[in-house]
Amino acid sequence: TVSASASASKSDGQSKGGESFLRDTLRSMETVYLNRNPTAKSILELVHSVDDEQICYDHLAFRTFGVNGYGINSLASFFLDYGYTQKEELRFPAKKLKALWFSPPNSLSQDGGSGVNGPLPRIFISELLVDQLSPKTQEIIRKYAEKSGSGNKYAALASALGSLTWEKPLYSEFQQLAGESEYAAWTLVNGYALNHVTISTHRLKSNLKNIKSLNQFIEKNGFKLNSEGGILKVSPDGLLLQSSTVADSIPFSFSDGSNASVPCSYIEFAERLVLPEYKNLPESEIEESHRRDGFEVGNADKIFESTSKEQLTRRA
Ligand code: OOG
Ligand code: NI
Repeated sequence: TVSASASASKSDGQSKGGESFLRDTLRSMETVYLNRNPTAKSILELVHSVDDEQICYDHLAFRTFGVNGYGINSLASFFLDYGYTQKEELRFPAKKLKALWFSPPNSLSQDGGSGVNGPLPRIFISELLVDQLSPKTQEIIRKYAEKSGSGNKYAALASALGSLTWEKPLYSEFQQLAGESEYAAWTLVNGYALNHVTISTHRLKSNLKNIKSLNQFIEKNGFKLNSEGGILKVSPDGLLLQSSTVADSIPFSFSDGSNASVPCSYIEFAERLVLPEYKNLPESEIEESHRRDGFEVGNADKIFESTSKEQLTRRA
C-alpha cells in the first residue's frame, strides 16, 4: 500500500543499506581529509602503533557559510536523512558563528572496526553569520555562493569528493576575508571539506586513553598542539576534555594565478568522563551513554583557533 511504502522509505536511514551508504560517504570524506592533511594521517598511524585495537571517532566537524541555503542545513540534511538527530545549538557571538551538533543513529551493523567502521561519530556543523560581516566581505561570500548555482544541495557530495562547489577565488578576496574572519577565509578555500576528525581517547585501550598522556605523547613525537587558552580545554563541569593539533597548510592556486599556502584541517582528541550518577558502575559496564555527552562553547571557542594564523605561525 501507499502508506506502507511511505513508512518504509522514511526508515531508510535506519536500514542496513542506508547505513552502509552513510559509512561509505564518511569514508570518502575521511580519505580526502587524510590525503590532504599529513599530520592527521601520521597521528592516526602513531596512535594505532601503540593502541592496535579500535580507534573510535568522537565526532566529525564541518564549516559552512550561513547565507542563502549554504549554512548548517545544507550539510545537515544528509545526516538527518541517514538517521542522525539534531541536538543543541551553540553560539559564538565574538566569532559571529553558531553551531549545531547531531547524534548518530543506532548502528545496525558491526561497528567493531576503527574510524568510520567503528561506532558512528557525532556530527558538529557550524556556520558563519554572514549578515553580521562588513558589506565588502558579505559581497564576496554571496558572490561565490551564487556562482555555485545549486551547490548547496550537494554539500555532502562535495565533501566526499573533496571539491569546492564554487569557483576558486582571487587571492585578494581570500585576504579580505582573512582580515575579518579567519573562519570565512578557511571556508572559502576548503568549502565543505572535513574540518577535523576527533579521536575518542576514553575508548582507547592503552595509557593514551588519558588525554593528558596522549597530549604528551603527541608533543614528544614532534607535533604542535593548539595552545589557545591552554593545551587542554576543560568544560565547566570538568567532564569534557579536549585538545587538538594546529592545522596543516596546503598550497592553493587562486583564480588570478597566484599560489599561496592556506590552512587546511587538523585532528582533535576528546575524553568524555563518566557522569556522576554512574560513578559507581564497574568499569566493564560503562558505555558511551554513561559519559558526558554534547559539546561546550568555552572549549569549542578555543578549538576553532586550530586553523588560525596565530597558531599556525606560533613557534613550537
Ligand atoms: C570547530 C571547533 C569546535 C569542538 O569539538 O568543540 C569543535 C571548528 O574548528 O570548525 O570542534
Ligand atoms: Ni571538534
